[in-house]
Amino acid sequence: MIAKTEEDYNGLKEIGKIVASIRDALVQKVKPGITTLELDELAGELFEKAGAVSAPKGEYDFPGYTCISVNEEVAHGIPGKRVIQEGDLVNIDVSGSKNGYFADTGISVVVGQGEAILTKICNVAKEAFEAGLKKAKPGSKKSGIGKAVIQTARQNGLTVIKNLTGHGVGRSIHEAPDHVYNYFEPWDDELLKEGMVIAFEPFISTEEEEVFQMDDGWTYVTKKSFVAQIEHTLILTKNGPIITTI
Ligand code: M3C
Ligand code: CO
Ligand code: CO
Repeated sequence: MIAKTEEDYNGLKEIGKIVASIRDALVQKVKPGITTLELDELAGELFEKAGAVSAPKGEYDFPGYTCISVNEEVAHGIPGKRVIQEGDLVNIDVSGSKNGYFADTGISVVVGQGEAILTKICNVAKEAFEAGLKKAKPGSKKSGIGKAVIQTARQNGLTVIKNLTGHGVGRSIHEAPDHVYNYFEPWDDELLKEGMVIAFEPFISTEEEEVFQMDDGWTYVTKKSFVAQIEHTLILTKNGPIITTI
């Protein structure tokens, strides 16, 4: 969407704060021994308390309030019996709506002491996010964001997942612009606009550049790589992006 009115800005900020607080509550609870279902149940209670609705459930009938992806799972992981272990790489992606406004956020974390490469991809995802954020200006080409993401990944000896992208958000969970690429896409000549609302989500990978969908019809996995994501919802303005999900 293009945010125009004060009502738009307030509605986007309200749901942004809600999904951010649910994300942070789940990150606090990610400890060895807890199941991904237990984490998701907490998210369900927090959505209810906030008078908000989970986007995966409400929009896509996803079997969970949040997407929780562990190790080889990259995104759209279904909460269930899986028990979190020390050293796991866990991605928590929380998206939802309230009063017709949507927000989307996610983060990858390492549980306790993990392998150094896992911490590295989480940090590079943050660095790539910061680099892309600087290019998220009305009037600039959308492709500048992806260019900054892949440059950051390559400088660190890493790459990106090319078939998962950011997207427009605001009045629904996935809307125009359909793709905010995480690599330089020269055919993408779309310009960013004042008030444009996007979910920017770099996926930084150790090796592979593609994810595959599992037979459950949801979970995206890699064969042999680890992937870290960070995602925030942004409103683009001439004075710089407003991150609604901080
Ligand atoms: N929030 C998710 C979508 C959840 S709906 C099942 C997203 O938009 O960030 C991703 N899209 C693709 C991978 S993660
Ligand atoms: Co998301
Ligand atoms: Co998203």
